[in-house]
Amino acid sequence: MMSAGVAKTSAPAFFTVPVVASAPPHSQKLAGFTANRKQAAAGNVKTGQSQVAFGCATLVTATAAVARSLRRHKTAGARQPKCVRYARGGEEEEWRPRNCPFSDADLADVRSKVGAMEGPEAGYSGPPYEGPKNIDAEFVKSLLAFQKDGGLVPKKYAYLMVLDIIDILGKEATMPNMSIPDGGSLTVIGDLHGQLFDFPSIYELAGVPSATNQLIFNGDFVDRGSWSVEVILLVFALKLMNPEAVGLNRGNHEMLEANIIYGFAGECGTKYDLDLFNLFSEAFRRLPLAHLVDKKVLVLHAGLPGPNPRIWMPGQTHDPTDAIPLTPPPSLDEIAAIDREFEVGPEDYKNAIGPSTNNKDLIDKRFLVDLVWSDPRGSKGWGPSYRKARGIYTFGPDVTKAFCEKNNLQCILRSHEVKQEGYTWDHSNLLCTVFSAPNYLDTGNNKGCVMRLTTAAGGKIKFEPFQFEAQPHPDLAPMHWQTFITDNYPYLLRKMKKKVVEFDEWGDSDFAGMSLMNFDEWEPDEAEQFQDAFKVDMFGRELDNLDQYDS
Ligand SMILES: [Mn+2]
Repeated sequence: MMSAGVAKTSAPAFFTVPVVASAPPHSQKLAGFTANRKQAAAGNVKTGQSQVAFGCATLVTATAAVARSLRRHKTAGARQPKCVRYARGGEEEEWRPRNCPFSDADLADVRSKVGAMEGPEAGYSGPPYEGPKNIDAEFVKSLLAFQKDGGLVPKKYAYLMVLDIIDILGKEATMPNMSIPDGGSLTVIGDLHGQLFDFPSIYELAGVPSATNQLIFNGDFVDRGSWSVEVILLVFALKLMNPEAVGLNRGNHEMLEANIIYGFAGECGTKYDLDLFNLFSEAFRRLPLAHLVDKKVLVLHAGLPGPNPRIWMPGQTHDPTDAIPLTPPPSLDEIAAIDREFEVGPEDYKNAIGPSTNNKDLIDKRFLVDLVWSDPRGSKGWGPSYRKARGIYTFGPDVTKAFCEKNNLQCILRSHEVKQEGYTWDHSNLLCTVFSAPNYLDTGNNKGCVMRLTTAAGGKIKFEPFQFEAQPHPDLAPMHWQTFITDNYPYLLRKMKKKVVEFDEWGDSDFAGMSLMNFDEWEPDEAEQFQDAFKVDMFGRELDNLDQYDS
C-alpha cells in the first residue's frame, strides 16, 4: 500500500509493487517531483514557462495513461492489431503498408512474379545479380561505383536480393553469436541512414567480409538520408556475399512506421514500387536484435531493457533526480528467446508501460521497444526518453553495470545517437556508442566512426575507433523522397500531422521530423545549438508560436 504521505495522488496499484529493497519509497519520489515542479514554477529551469505547463499536463495525462494501461493489460493478448495483407480496393490510394509476416507461400508467390519480370535494360552497366553465389568483392565494388554514379539497380535484381536476404535472415537467431577470428578483427558499423556518399569511407575502413574480417552493421541503415535504397542494397550485398561473416541488427528505422515517415517508403515507391517496400519490411522484421561477440560484448542498436514492472512515474521529468529505481536485469537467454518477427505499433508503445506480465507476446514487444529505442542517461535508474512515445526509457550506469555483471559481459556496444567524434564511452567504460553517419542530416558537423574489435593479451576485447569525415554529395536534401507519401498517401500520415501540431508531453521528438528537423539523436549541447538555430524549445515547439501547443 502507498504511504499516507501521497494520498493526494491516487497512485495506481502497480506502483506499489516492491522493486528492490534499496528503492526509495514512492512518497519520496513524488515529493521530489513536486519540488522539481516548484523549481520550474520559480523560473529556476531554463525552459521556464513551458516547463510548468509541461509538468502539470504530464501529471494528469500520465496518471490517466497508467489507468488506461492497466485496463488494457487485462485484455492484452486478446487485442492484436489488424493484419493488413493486401491493398483495400483496387485504387492505388487505398494502399496500406503490410504489417504482418509473409508466409513461405507468400514469398514463393512473390518469387514467381519476379521470375517473370524483365531483366536490366540494354546498356545496363552495373553488376548482374544471379543469386548470392555470384556476389564477390568485385560485385560490391561495381555496385558501389554504379550507384554513386546515379545508377539504379534493376527492379528484378532488387527484388531478388531482398528475397534472398529474407531466406537467410529467417534462419538466423534473435541473438546470434559471433567471434573475433584469431589474428583477425570484427568491425562494428553504426547508423548509416542512407548516406551513400559516406559508404566508401566505411567500406574502406571495414574491409571485405571474410573468415578473418567479421562485420556487424548495427541498425538504422535507411531513412533520413536520400540514398537509403542504394545503402540497404549495399549492406544486403555484403551479407549475401558472406552471411557468416556479416551480422545485421535491427534498428528503430528498420520498422515500417518509421519508414513511412522518414523517407524510405517514399524512396522505394519513387524508385521501384511499394510492393518492394513491403518486402523490405519483411526483411527488416527478420533482422536479429543483437549479436553476442565472444560471449563478452553485446552489440545492439539502442540500449538495454527497461524496468520490470514497466513503471512510468506520474509526473516524472527529465530531471536526473527523478529515477525509476533499479530492478533485476534480464539474462541474455531471455533476450535470445524473443520471437522477434513483428512490427511495433502505437498499441505496443502503450503496452510498454504496465505491470510485470507472463504474456510472452507482450514481453517480446517490450524487449524489442527497449533494444531498438532506448538511450543511456547520466543518472541512476531509468528515466523517460525524449524520443517518440511513453514506454521508451533512458537507462543509467547502474542499469548497465547490473546487466554486464549478471551476464558476464565486458561491455555493451550500441549506436543510435549522434556523437561529435563518432563514438563515446559512457557508464564507466561499460557502454560504447558508435555512429557512422558523418555530418548527420547535412547539419551535424559530426565525424563518422567504425569500431574495430580485436582480442588483446589475456583475452580481453580491445576497441579501436576509426573516424572519418563526411564526403560531399549531390544536392538532395535529407528525407527528399518523403513527399511521395505525403502527396500520394496523405491518409497514412494524418495521425503524425496531428502530433506535429500538438506534440505530446514527451516531445514526441522522433515524429516531429516532418515539419522540423528534430534533435532526438543529439547530445544536450548540440540540442541547445539546434534550439537556438531553429528557434524552438526543448520539445521542438516553435518559440514564436507556443500558444498553439499549450491547450
Ligand atoms: Mn536509431
